[in-house]
Amino acid sequence: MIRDQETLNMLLDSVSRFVREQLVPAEAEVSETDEIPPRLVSQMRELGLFGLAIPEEYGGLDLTMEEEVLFAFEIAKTSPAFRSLIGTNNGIGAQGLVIDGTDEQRRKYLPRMASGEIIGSFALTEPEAGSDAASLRTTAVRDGNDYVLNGTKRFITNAPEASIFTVMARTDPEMKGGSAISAFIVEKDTPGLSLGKVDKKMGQRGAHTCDVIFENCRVPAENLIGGREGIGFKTAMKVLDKGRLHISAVSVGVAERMLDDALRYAMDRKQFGQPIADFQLIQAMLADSKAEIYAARCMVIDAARRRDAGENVSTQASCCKLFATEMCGRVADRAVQIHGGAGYVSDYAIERFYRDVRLFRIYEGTTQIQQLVIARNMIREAQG
Ligand code: COS
Repeated sequence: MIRDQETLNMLLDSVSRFVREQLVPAEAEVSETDEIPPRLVSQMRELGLFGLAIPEEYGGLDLTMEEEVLFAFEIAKTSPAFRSLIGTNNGIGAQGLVIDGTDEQRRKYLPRMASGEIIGSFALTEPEAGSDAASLRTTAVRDGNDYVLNGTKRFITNAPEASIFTVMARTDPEMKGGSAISAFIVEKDTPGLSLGKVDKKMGQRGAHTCDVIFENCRVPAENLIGGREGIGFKTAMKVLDKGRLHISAVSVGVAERMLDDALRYAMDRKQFGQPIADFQLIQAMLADSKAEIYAARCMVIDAARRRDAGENVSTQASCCKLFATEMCGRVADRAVQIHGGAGYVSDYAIERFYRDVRLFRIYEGTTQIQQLVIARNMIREAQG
């Protein structure tokens, strides 16, 4: 759903200009320094990018899902690290509160997240609980007016930058499965919370992940999201439904950028006396990529519209994540192939993008988890 086309166009135009004029020229620097320059972070704040998906009453722009994916198509036309910085505030780091938080919890944290004053982060994954998220072991034991958290979270995006964490922990350590899991807001400075060393990743330099460790970390009971125990796993799944759509849109945007780079290169590069773009085998790679990007774009917009209409889009979000991220991987591979030897050296952006986009098929649920969700939902529906 698009609420006001004119306002949205203004936002998309300014984001597109920001990407072209500020972010693309800074890509190499971010890759070398592993840091987004503070001046760009300030500009992101000024543009309101930290609060896109946060409700207006808490200072955000409250974009609908359709508007958000259109935004993601644009912001993704540059290094994914830029999107990653604002991604958790709009997505998994804030949506637990937006979807299931109490009014007080929302009032306390969302305005500062919307303004970009604080960064939120989502702590679900653990060393022994990745795809099998419901088996997580971090415990939260009630003690008076507090919960005492113990456990380790792994690969937590934006943890080094975060001021608050949405943490999924087991409030009934004896009970297995998702129904014993609760979600908490934990502030960075809470005694007993510490961070591991920043992970050395394959790509997405400038975006950081690390362990978040809880050792007898006392969290006030008022920080239990929604004020109820046992709903945290469902909160996490609902957050991921939305996150998966967002990552699908990002995959489309990055794929468009990579294809654009490949097309320019193919039109410029001459072999056998002519631009390689004139060769049909190169054209096949360009055309397959174009068609697949178009398919993914249409899927993402359709699923976003359905979500805006109030439909349960768990299946569609997984279909999009599965198709769009795998498509993005294929486009990255073809784009390197079109660049030839030049695609394997870091003088061209494609070498970096090839590594950056590998993550899309893994985080917020691997391709295999998306297959599992889709098929399970199909079987459930067929069983009535
Ligand atoms: N929305 C709301 N509720 C949901 C839901 C969704 N999208 N998906 C599942 N649930 C509910 C189920 O209805 C079920 O509720 P009941 O106990 O009332 O029946 C409960 O949550 C448990 O669901 P399920 O039985 O499907 O859980 P499983 O442990 O079998 O598996 C998967 C769930 C595998 C889908 C889940 O663990 C998953 O998504 N794993 C990947 C984790 C991930 O994406 N990690 C990335 C980390 S964040 S970067």
